[in-house]
Amino acid sequence: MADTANVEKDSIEVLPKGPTGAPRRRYRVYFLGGALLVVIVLGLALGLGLGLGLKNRNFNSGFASGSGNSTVTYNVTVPTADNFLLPDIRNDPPQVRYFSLVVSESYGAPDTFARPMLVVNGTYPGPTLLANQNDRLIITVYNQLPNVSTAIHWHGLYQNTTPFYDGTHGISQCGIPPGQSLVYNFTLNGWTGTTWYHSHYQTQYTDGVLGAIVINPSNATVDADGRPANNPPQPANPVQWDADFVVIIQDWYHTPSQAVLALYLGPNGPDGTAGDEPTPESGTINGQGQWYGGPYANFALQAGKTYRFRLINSGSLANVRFSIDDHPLTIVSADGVDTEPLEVAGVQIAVAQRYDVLVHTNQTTGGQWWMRGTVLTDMFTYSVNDAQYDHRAILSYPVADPSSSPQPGSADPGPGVAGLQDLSTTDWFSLVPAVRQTIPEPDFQYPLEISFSVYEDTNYYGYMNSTSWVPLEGESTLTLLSTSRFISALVNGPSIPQGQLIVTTTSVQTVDLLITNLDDGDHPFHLHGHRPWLLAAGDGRYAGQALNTTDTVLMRDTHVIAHFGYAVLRFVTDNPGMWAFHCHIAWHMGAGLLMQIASQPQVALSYGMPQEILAQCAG
Ligand SMILES: [Cu+2]
Repeated sequence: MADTANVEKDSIEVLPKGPTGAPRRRYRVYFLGGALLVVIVLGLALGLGLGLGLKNRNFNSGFASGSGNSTVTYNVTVPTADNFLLPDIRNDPPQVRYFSLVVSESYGAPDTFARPMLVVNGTYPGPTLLANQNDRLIITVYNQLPNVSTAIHWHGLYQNTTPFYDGTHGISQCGIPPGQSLVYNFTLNGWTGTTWYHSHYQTQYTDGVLGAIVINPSNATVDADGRPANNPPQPANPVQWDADFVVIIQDWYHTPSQAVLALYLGPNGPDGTAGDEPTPESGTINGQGQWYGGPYANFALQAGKTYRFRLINSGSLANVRFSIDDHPLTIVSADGVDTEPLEVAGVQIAVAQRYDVLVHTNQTTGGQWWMRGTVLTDMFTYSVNDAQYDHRAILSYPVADPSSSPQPGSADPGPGVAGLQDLSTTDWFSLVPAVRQTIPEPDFQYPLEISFSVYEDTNYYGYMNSTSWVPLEGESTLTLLSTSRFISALVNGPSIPQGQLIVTTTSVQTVDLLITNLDDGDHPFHLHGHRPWLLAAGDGRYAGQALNTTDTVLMRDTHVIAHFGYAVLRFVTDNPGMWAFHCHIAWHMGAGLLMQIASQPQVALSYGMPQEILAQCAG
């Protein structure tokens, strides 16, 4: 979005040098490749739509199956039911759980529109990773993409003592090259709840590289390694439920993401106006949408039960709204943090946020109800033709597989309970944590401004205090800790070694980020490795407005910073590592809206670095 009033274009001097010492022209290269790609992809989509089949089509612009001689087929499937209706493993003993995730290109039509996709294990969404608090996760990620690296991030997980397994390209690793694999091996460190994994390499997750993660609390006294268990405090009156569902809701684009990003960064934007975010065409619920007809996912329930729906917005721009006709929702968790129950009509979820809601199957008439996953248009700056944002699934009881369905197009009757409202994405103080904590006083405060502007290369970038992030290639900030020149630059406070804006604390400190958003769009900001509190938010610049430091303030890993507004985030740097702090809108991160927190870099260095990650940095 085009707000340039407060940005000095000349102050941008931080683009890192490429291998030859010349300034990178990464985005310009993307744009040219992307324009070519748009043409190819449109051709492909048309070909599929007309049922022509395409042979011998060779792509070479990043997204491509170069295999030739293959007839295009629809390969992407919806994962099996137990990826959404979770088996109850809560009483399993602590154990090592092994997962295998294969990232590959495929073709799919999740909302009925056929397009090339990037997927995990051939399904969209990818498989759900289900574990208990004291388990160890050993996850082998295979990169079967033909000519681009990948990296998988476990959103929100702390990675305490294993920051090198955070899965963030350019920060915790260099990326898994094509044809190679990486074993991510970590414990949960007291993190429980609902989250997700996704590619943190370029914009790959927008094309489908994502899936759910659910971590149950545990009563075990030892962990999978035989060490004393690390069980976070649980609510005094824990909520009860009968079964768990994962519900992944997101916006969906009909063009591969690198082409979309190139249009966004280009001088004319996707619609003729620089800085207008790309408007998605569609959406999905658990991998299925109804852009042009199409089937509905069916949630077969039993009457008289309480279900826990674990809602994840895995999208790239849009807020989404979840509701169920004639059924109120009771929110019990936000980003994995237990909350005091809050009954709502619907819940509006920003990109990367999660909510767990309880639903009681207490209706006695009907038999089928719409579950609605609506892509909200409030973030869009222009409209696109043939868009469809009304996506649904069916919730049925007491008959699991009813012969009739609720009528398509029927108006939303609401939750069936008078007076209930939605939780919006900027209702910052409506949810109260179920386990109260005293919030510590800050050790230091760092003012931060978010803005966007056109750079001298005519492209459009996002800035955090006048730096626009470009990921390192062939190295990462975590691997650079072993070089004295880099780590010696990481003194307490901000620094910009090798073009990377980093705020450092060399000991455990409490940090306030005093954030002013000069842009006309909202930004869901995510801090890796930590769960910040949001102590204040409102209109205009931050200029010393009062902070709410009572124990009713919720900590969560993704907070919305409102347009032309301010927010104060507080966190404790008790997790050594290099951690991204970035807007989770895929286009904004692609435009450079990312900085890093160095928590105790000397301690992070002492953890060492897996040899295979170093080898992958070397190429
Ligand atoms: Cu943003």
